[in-house]
Amino acid sequence: MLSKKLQNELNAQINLEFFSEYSYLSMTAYFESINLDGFSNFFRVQASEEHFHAMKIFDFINTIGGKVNLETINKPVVEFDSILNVFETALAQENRVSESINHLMDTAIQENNHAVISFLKWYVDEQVEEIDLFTNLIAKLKLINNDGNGILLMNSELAKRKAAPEITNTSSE
Ligand code: OFO
Repeated sequence: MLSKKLQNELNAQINLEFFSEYSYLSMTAYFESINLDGFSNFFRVQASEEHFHAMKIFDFINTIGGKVNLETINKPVVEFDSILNVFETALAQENRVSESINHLMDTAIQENNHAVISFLKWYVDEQVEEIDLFTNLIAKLKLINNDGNGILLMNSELAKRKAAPEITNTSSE
């Protein structure tokens, strides 16, 4: 059972996760445009994870008898000054998502809704991982300091990233 308030907040979270997907696709396009296919692969995989995050909430709302309401997805940033600027934009996005998840968790706790609290724990852990991931990549980029060999090495590393097995393009099942 979902209160109107929790249902609205869960729906807003679906929108934010789709916005993340859109943002990471924009970053994918940026790296495609400068021919860094490993970086582009990294963000393409990241976008597919965000799709999975959105659909996981979509399915959860339906499972507990709520109603999904899809809203307009905002336009993402499409111009970037540098590789570092892309990753800093991504980290800012992840911080925003973490705040939103924490706020949702606060609401679920206030309402004593154990099903939602249990469901959201996965997202709390996921956000810790995502912020750690982007923080580490930003530290690496700062060390590389625009050195061409360093960028190419990182490009090869990021080319190896694959979507987690549970992720498909169409569903969270
Ligand atoms: Fe959905 O974790 Fe990133 O935004």
